[in-house]
Amino acid sequence: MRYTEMNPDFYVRNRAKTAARLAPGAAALFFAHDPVCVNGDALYAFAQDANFFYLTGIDQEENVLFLFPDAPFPEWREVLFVKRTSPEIKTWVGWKYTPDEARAVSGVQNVRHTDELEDFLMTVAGYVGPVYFDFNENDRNRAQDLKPARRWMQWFQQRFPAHEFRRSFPIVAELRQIKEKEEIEQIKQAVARTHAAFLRIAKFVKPGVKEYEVEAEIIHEFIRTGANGHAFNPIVASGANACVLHYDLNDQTLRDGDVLLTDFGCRYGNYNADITRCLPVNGKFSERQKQVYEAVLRIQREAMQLYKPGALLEEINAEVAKITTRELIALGLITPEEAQKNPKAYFKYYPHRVGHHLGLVTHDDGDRYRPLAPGMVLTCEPGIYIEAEGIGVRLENDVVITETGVEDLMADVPIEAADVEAAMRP
Ligand SMILES: [Mn+2]
Repeated sequence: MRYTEMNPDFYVRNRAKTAARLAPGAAALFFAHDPVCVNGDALYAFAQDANFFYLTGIDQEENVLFLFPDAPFPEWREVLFVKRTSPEIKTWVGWKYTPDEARAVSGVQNVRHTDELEDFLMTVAGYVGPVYFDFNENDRNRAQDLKPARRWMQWFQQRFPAHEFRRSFPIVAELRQIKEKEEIEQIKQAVARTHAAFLRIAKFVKPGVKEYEVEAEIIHEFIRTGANGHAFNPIVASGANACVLHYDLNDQTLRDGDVLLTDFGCRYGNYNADITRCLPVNGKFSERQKQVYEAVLRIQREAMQLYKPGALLEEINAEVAKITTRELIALGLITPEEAQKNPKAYFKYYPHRVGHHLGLVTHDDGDRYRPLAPGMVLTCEPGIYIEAEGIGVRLENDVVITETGVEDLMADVPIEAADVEAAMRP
């Protein structure tokens, strides 16, 4: 692997926590992602299933984890099935985990091959109570779910139609919301590379440069430091493009006098960082740009104070909407009367929420209505978008919830307008 792997002890603990939450006598199946075809025989770059990775540390396709904590035979309690390699795979693709390597990474003692899974399930099914299957239940996902779980659940139901099925996604997603020390270390690795990429683009941005050239600088920094790559399609949005929240065409030219909004993040060891910074294309914010920028910075600082154990994201969002309304009035964008009449008047200039959980997924899985608790990692990203003036400003830092408030993982990345300008000077 390009990245430093975590200790197998982490995955042993995650499986124990998951096993403890299964119904008595139950078994659970977790699947690595399948390869996904682009066209012909070309594949999308592989990215592991988050729950499977969280439970095994195995970063390859077509592997399966079987958990059966109350199994009558100890060797059935945890079984990892890895894809059997072949001389052909060795010639064309190269390395795949051997059972010994998979054992060392995951801490699962009983490692077999996926071509034995059907036979194994037929052997154990008669002793198993409910069977848990894992589907993507992220409430923002609208794309098709290609998980092998669907195929295997159908197979299982065909063969053993009287078994009861249950959902494991909420169990693992809840565990994943509270990050362990090791996970925060990986996120810090992603943050460090994201910081370095910001400093790199700060020196690179100037009038005449294409948005995609900035994108190329970012990926250069990530790949050369052993990261997976981008956490998500990076947003490199100059001028009014910044008012399109998930703009990622990145095909325009940076113009003198515009502000450039960059929202990107590094993915390291499958953990993500997510930053937004705004830069004046010519190296110096205009008076108006600075007014808007400093308004957003004040909102971020006040919003971060609201992140603490017990707080609800919905309450934080309601409070940030009020703070943003105050700043929009000060900027002359809405009047106090308008704000009085319509408490959602801010929405025209700030049409999103202030943050999301962050981890193995950028918009991380789990219950967004759960009170904040120590170990959760979230973004804090207020913004103001004024399409009529061609300015969009968002400022985003990643924070860990502590016993008393937050640790700002991006406290060292320039954010004051003057510090951003200083970072741009050759
Ligand atoms: Mn974000």
